[in-house]
Amino acid sequence: MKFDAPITIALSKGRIFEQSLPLLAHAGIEPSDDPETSRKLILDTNHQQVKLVIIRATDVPTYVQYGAADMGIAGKDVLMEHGGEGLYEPLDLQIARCRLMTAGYPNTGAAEAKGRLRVATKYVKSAQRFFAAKGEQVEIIKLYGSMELAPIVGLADLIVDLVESGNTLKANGLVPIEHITDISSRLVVNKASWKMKHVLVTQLIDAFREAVNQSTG
Ligand code: PRT
Ligand code: MG
Repeated sequence: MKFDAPITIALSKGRIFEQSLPLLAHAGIEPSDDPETSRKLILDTNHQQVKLVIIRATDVPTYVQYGAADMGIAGKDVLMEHGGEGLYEPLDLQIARCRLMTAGYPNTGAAEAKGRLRVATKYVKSAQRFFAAKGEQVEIIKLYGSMELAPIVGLADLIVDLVESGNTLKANGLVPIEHITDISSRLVVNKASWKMKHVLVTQLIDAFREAVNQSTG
């Protein structure tokens, strides 16, 4: 029997790593180290042909696009900003779920009342697309984190951010306003790896799909 070359899977530590563990286990993959305590960026696994690389969530599509990793696990929010170039997205893993929403102070004025609204976000492309589809002219301000602060300090009227429990918004006196889209993490595959390592890639996708179907019943 002929084996494909080994495969590297890129993922971020934190919620995506934790929620990926059962899916990896179903595919017979157990990491040799815990990225929360280990400083290693490349983790071996008990699977002879699989390694994990632990990187920032926003870097996962880039690694996979350029073939630095064969596969990756990334939030749809991150993939929408990246644009998906050079990637296949064969599977919704249904993990790390949340919603992309607009939020602000209660009674944030309509655009007509205030002129052009200012919107602070890390999700510039998604925000642009959302407001353009509504025919609303807004000024987008790119931030890299702590979006909730922007309305408080008068930097923006609205934010576009991920909401899970709503506790972060609430703790800062903000409310969710409009639902933009549901978010979950997706399996992405480099296009060349898909062809060149087809046997192993297909085996892993099938195992992940089975695990997702089992857990979502
Ligand atoms: O944290 P870091 O700067 O290293 O990177 P990251 O924020 O990109 O990574 P991480 O691990 O925090 O998020 C990885 C992915 O998890 C995201 O790309 C999303 O697809 C997904 N995800 C799911 C979330 C959340 N839920 C979530 N609640 N990512 C972030 N949050 C944040 C949100 O931005 C807000 O600050 O949690 C806060 C809201 O949570 P609630 O429960 O208070 O509403
Ligand atoms: Mg985070």
